[in-house]
Amino acid sequence: MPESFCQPVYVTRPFLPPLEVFAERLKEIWDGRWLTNNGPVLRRFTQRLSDQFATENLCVFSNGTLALQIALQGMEISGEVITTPFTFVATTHALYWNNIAPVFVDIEPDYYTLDPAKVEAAITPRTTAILAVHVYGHPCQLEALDAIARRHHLKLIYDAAHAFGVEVDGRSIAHHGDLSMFSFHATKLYHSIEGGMLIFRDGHLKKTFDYLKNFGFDGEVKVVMPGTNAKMNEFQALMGELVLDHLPALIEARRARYECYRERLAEVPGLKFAPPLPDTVTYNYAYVPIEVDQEQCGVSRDDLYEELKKYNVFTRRYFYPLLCDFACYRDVPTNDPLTVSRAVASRILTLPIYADLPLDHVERICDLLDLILGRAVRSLTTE
Ligand code: T4K
Repeated sequence: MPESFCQPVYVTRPFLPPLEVFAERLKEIWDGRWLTNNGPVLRRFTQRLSDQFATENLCVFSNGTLALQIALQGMEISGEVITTPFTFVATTHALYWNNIAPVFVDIEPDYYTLDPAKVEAAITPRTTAILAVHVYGHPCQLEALDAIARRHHLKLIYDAAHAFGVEVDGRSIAHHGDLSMFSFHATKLYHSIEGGMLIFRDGHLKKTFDYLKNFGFDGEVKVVMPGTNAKMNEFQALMGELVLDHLPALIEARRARYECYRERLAEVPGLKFAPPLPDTVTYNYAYVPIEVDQEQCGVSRDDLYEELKKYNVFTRRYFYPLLCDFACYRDVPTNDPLTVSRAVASRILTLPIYADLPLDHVERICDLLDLILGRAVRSLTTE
């Protein structure tokens, strides 16, 4: 009989570098007494990211939400933007904070990213951009969205909060569209405690983004635009540098856990994984989303979520409710019935995954799923 975990197993846990290493490197910050405002550690960290992504068109921010808000502001996006309701609420909040009207359209059922046909159908004379999300690190339909954006002269912006480390055809996914935003939040596979990054095609935007994240200051006494404060501090930058050293190992460890879930749960009726990604994609194993079909499982997604808690397993229902069902966005008009989004949001459950989650914990979580879904009982009675 599977037992309850003694300690809570959360959907994720941040990776931390060895404490001695962090403490040793803190000396540099102590000695310099430079804590924030484009300090030396941030400058070095930014250069390292620029080298890694092979671009100077890159800016680092205090978090991903402000990075996205600044992106929309700096690109002067206005009117209507077509986006997905199946994402973290920050995606649409960034539009709201820029006085932009979100237009929600449906996702496709395999990888849960924007359905290009639905995007095209929602374009109006007020549409200025598409804000698509590589949800769970699954790449959007890049070519189809690119073709639509070109055909209709729209900006194509990617919320790539989940997609650090994802590559397509051997190149970072950051190089698609006009701009991509990455989140370095503690819950992400790669993090700097809190943090965010923009990578963009038009190099002229860099200066604007740098102004916007620092109150609009150009020097000491000149303010060139009404900016905000979205600066990354030195402690965040140091964490970012140290975690970057471990990135390949972190992704590899996640791969093993992800595949263990897939192998163990592949044959469970009523549990559905996304189809394997195309060979052209190098995935980052950011999340383990499964869909729970109540009819086949005999247990609803919500009951499964609650039952697992009793065994100290804290899964999450990312992304439920849909954004269009939150009070602040309920009145946003939409012509799209959002059929797929609604179905997926009612069935989705994200299972625990992080690099140092013991593999036997993954096995035990699968045992618990068997137990709750009645499979353990059934296999005992058939023996
Ligand atoms: N766009 C998308 C598509 C996003 O997913 C996000 C953020 C953004 C934009 C905005 O980027 P940021 O501004 O955040 O950079 C979490 C994260 O706070 C959020 O960053 C993330 N998406 C979202 C999907 O998940 P919560 O409210 O679910 O996190 P929380 O605090 O419940 O943490 C989840 C679990 O992680 C906890 O149960 C335990 C564990 N945990 C968490 C923290 C913070 C730890 O073990 N240690 C920790 O320090 O939003």
